[in-house]
Amino acid sequence: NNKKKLIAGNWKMNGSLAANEVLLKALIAGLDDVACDVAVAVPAPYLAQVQALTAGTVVAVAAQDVSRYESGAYTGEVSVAMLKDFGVRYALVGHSERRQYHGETDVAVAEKAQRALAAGVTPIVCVGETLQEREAGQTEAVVKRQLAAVIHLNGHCISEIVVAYEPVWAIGTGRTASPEQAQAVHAVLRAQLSAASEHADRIRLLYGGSMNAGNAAQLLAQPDIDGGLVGGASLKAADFLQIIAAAR
Ligand code: G2H
Repeated sequence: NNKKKLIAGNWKMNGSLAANEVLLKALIAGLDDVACDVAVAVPAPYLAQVQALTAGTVVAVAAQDVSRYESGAYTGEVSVAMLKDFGVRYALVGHSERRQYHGETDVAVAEKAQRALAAGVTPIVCVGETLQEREAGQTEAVVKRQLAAVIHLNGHCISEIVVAYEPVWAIGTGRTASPEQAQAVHAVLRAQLSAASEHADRIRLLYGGSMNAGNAAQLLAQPDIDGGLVGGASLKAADFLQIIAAAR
């Protein structure tokens, strides 16, 4: 696996002007001989600040969500054109917290990915099963259904997406999928992508769910794990730097 890996931090609903500055300055100061792509997905109000602080560095700006609509009467939504105004390169779509707490359907997620792709913003499409689904033996069916919606709507553009596998039971819980568990699902996703696109081997498949400085290297050593989507550990510069250093 010689793809350049991607390590994306997901700050979720955390941060402040003061805290972001401290975090980013420590992160940028600690970056050395970086072998992977690096991004931080930040709350929308801080996009301008983060764009300014990361300018001229290897750290790319990501959004945590994007509207499925182009513009207009959608109170509270942020359009992909607005994201582009702030230099955004990636947008998470369909994070499990959006699916769980904001009722995002597979179709809505696919439309968001389409919106992002059309504007040249790389969607990081998140898929993953709940604990109940895993225990019922439905893991494969669930992630395939979630990814199929995106493949169906986005057709040949599919090779431009990034996919993040995030088992819901491992998110923010301190429980991590074992490298073997994660690899098994990544192999399923890779096969599904390969059937849809002849360029599937260049699609990066990230693992997310309590990835940290201690477990990153083993996860990233798996043949179909091409990076990480890192929540809690991306809020500590030292930890995030160790994960970045493990991605080579
Ligand atoms: C999963 C992940 C980042 P954490 O949501 O998206 O968060 O690493 O805190 O489990």
